[in-house]
Amino acid sequence: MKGRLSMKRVFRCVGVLCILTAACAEAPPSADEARAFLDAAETRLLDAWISAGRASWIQNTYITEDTTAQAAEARTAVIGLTMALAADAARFDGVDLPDDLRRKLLRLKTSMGVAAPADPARQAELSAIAAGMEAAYGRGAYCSGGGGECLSLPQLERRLAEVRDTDELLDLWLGWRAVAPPMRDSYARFVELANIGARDLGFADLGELWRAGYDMPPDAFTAELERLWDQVRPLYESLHCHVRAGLADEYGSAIVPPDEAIPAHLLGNMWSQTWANVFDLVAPRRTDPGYDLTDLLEDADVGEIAMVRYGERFFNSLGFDPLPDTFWERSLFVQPADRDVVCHASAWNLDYGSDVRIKMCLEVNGGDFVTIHHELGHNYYQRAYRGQSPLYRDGANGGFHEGIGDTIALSMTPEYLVEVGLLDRAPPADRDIGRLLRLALDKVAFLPFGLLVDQWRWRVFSGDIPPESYNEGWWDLRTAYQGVSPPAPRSEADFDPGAKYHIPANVSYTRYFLAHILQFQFHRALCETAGHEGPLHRCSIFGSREAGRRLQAMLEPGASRPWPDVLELGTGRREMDATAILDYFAPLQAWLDEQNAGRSCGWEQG
Ligand code: X8Z
Ligand code: ZN
Repeated sequence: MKGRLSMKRVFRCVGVLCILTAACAEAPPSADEARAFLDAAETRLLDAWISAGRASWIQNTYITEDTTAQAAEARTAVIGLTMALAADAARFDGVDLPDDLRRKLLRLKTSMGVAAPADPARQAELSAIAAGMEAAYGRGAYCSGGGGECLSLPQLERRLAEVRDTDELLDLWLGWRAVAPPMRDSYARFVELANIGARDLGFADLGELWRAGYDMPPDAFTAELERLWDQVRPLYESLHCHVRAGLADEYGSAIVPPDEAIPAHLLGNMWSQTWANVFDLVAPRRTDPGYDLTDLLEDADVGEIAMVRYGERFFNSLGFDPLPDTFWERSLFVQPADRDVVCHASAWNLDYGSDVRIKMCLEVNGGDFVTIHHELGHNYYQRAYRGQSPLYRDGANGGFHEGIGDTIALSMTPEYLVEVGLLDRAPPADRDIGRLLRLALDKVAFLPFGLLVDQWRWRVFSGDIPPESYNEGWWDLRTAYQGVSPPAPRSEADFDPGAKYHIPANVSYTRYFLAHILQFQFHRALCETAGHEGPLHRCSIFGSREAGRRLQAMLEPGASRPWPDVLELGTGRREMDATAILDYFAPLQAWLDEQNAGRSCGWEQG
């Protein structure tokens, strides 16, 4: 479409005739016109984003038919405006423009993470589907037995983390997945509509639109992901091998067969995406890290809001301003008892300025303590780039946005916990393997999941995985990348991808894979700046103003420059690079190699 529009313009003005005809009045627009167009577009978009953000906040924190309808309406307004502006902007295709304007024109097209057909009725249909799927997921619950007692997702997750009885685990695992099949047809229609919109914008499909947000040709980006995955795969496979052996000891080889993928309900997480909840099953006694963060929080009687204060204090120590009063007044920190909310944690910037908030169903445990830092990372990023023009108020790429808070959380070393009064004494260095193992169960275990969610979606968007193979395609990827298997027969009556928030909510997922690589790169660079010497897993940048300044320099540009420029500001390097995560876990890799000696590792990739 892009090419066709620019060709038309060229043909119209070829030759002497052009000087004499009315077409001359339509001579190619100038860069000044493009600038004026974009200034006006940004003003209108900002208004629409703010309205839609408010409606979405209300819906997310109070799910009803009415709030869902209003959120859909506001979303339709953004979609309608963006698609109209993008169509109008096609007149600048083929015009020689400064990089900044060209960049903004591309961002205009990719800003929504979705696209829609030009027809307003179909735009409204797409918005209603999107808001409806988000509401259905948020309201989801598993009501087992006849007692009428229902478990919300946070309750199901908590049980799944603690229970070791395989029948109950399977029941919980299957119970949550019942939320998804009703969304299956809606999702297929959503894909159909969004693809039409993406094609109207000049992309092959919605997946290509997503990949266009990475400052490189979409195919080159795909290759970049494979390169990074190849770097970390040996570490993942070592961890997988060790964890499978531990689970086989616990449950027996009839349930966890050697040489095969691990049944997905045994890994302590609803999506088997992080495995720290089975730490006790896979850690030999001598690898006890010496403390457990959940216990420390409970012992110190740290409540939910106090957990957030720890996060704020960390950012303060780097030189960032305290959070505004409105953050404390307007955020949703805990699950309300009286209404449905979307519990999946998120960070918001309601006015694209200082009105930052988080929405979480916080519980006092180590996992949520890390998630708080994750969410605050988003909020501090949003504040840092608020001076940019609206189309640049975003991360350098999605991975940056997701990686900032996690970078801070990597600094929660035992010494840090002592400094803030949560731990009496740091355990001796020979306990580090336990800490590294527990962290790897989150960070390394996550990598293939972080990658495969969009591998599935990109194939769905391209038609490679059609609706009649949604579930099969999902499990093929789960098995190939993660080495996990469905614990019960699955069919196309199921819709297991839909039981993961980011599918019904249409949030791209590659950002998390990248964040898990980038956060170690950021950590390594900031530790250098803070003057740290010694192993990376012993570094905390808490209190380092120098590290804070470097971080601020990386956050401030937002999306105004290509991410390699921004990465260079933060780390001195222009490439994403997995050597930092490998360095960080090098002692663990050596330990895993010892543990796995004599074991047969790997699984049938399908
Ligand atoms: O969705 C999130 C954050 C909000 S942006 C809590 N994460 C992914 C997930 O939960 O699946 C963080 C890590 C991966
Ligand atoms: Zn996030």
